[in-house]
Amino acid sequence: MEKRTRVILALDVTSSEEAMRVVGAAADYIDAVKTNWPLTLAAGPEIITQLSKVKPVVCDMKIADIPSINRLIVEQAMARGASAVICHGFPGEDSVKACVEASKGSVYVVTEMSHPGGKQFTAPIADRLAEIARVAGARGIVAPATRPERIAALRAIIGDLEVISPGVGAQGGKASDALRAGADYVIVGRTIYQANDPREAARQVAEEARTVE
Ligand code: OMP
Repeated sequence: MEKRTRVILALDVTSSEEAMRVVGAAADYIDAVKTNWPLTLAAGPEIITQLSKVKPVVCDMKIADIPSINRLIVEQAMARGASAVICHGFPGEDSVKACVEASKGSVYVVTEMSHPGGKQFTAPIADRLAEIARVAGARGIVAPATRPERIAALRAIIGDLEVISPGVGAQGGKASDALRAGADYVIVGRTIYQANDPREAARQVAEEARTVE
């Protein structure tokens, strides 16, 4: 995916019509689309293929199983046109490696989660999760825009792997803070797809992102 606007649209809408409407409106101001369970369950996995014709798709199933099952999930996502997948790191290095192999390296590993509960279990082990991402050969990590100081700390562990960062807008984080702390991309959902004018909302996030080197 080309690093242009540095915005990834989290498309957590629940119909294919709405998904295609929002992505069409925001297309000029996003680099990729992230699909999660709500849209996949509502619209069926073929929505991944449909969206992949418009923008690269990061398929976020937050994969967290044993290696053989992780491999099967990733193969299905890639076969439908996903450019990358998101997995959890807590099932262990072998489970992450299975995702890395099946996606040819296009995996982001969740570290510290962005919501308040993310502090409970993910924060204390986030550094180790980032280390697993690095050792397993992942493309990058997911790190919280709600705690930019944690992006900077995790960035120090992973070197030049990519950081994609959710928690902007509806969860209280600021795109420019996350990017300044070391994120490569921000992930933005409700702020764009719930806006009266998703194109304008996406434009504003992209404009803010542009202010950061
Ligand atoms: P908004 O809060 O509506 O912008 O959506 C955030 C998106 O990022 C959702 O699709 C979440 O599943 C995802 N996300 C988080 O919010 N926090 C995390 O720690 C990790 C993710 C993720 O892996 O994408």
